[in-house]
Amino acid sequence: MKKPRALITGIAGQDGSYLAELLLREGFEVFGIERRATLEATHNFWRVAHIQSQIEVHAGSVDSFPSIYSILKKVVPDYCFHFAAQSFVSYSFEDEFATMNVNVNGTHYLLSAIAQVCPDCRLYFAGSSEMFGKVDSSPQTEETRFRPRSVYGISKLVGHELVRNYRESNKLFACTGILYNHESPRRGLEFVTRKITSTAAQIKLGLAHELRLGNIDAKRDWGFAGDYVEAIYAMLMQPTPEDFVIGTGEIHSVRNFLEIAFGELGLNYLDYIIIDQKFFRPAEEHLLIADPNKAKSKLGWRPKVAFEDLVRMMIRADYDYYMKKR
Ligand code: G4F
Repeated sequence: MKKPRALITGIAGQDGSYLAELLLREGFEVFGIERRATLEATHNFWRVAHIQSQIEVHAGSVDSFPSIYSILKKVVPDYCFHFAAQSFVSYSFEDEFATMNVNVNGTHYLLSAIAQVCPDCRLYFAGSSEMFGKVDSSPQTEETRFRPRSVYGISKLVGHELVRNYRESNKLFACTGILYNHESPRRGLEFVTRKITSTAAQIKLGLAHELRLGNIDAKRDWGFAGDYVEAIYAMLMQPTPEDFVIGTGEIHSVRNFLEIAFGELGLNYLDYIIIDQKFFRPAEEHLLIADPNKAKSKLGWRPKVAFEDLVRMMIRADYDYYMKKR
């Protein structure tokens, strides 16, 4: 029997790599799109190096319609998971236009190309809790009003509206996962959780001496990325396309994260932390916390890894990594 084909944009990223593993376990043929620059430097491929022989990665860019169109023509996927984006919120304050360009056009090009080339292909779009922005109620559900407070949030909201429009007007099976922060040892070093665990591990090993952060009283709903790709997969296996909020429903501060991460190594974060105005963001007073009840009841999804275990998993992985590298 022919295996189902899945195409993942941003396959070498955190979510792309966990999802690729899951799809291989489920018997899919897995294809990816990555920018040529990513493919050229082998270190960019570390998250999928262990499954590289089982996946087929095409060089391409989601901000080029011809590039997406020709890859879709070659692969003709049954499922497409769209993760490729400018996903660092801080950067969206520095370069609003690049963020809008890749996040909005990339999604639009993909939707349009799927509608033309393979209209039966099911599409997942990586939305974000940042779409909610300045919320007037917490926790947030699929019905909560969107009031994004960053260009990143706006770009994701436009993508979400494009997905809804193609679902309703073009009858595509397309849905948005409104995901809250999800972390893992594969998280990029620029995000606060991995910045903390990688620096704490280096401090413990004498490779670093301080950690510079912005607002450590900021709170987030943090879960494990490996759990979240299970929800993403389940969304596309539903009989009808629907959007889902995915998060734990619990919030913790950056300070909580620091305490556990440094504590795990027998250190006190207060001895190393330097608060640096450079890492503060404008407009961050809102409380983003998920109400994942729809995902629980319709997808049967629940986060499995608790917050403390996630922090420990990340700090252990970074400690082992820098220990070997030393
Ligand atoms: O780790 P962060 O950069 O993640 P953020 O901005 O919440 O965005 C992540 O989650 C979103 C929701 O899923 C995604 F849409 C998005 O693509 C990305 O994956 O920052 C987390 C918190 C913020 O409140 C920030 O102000 O940590 C605070 N923070 C304090 N000091 C810092 C720092 N964040 C970073 N990156 N670096 C700091 O030095």
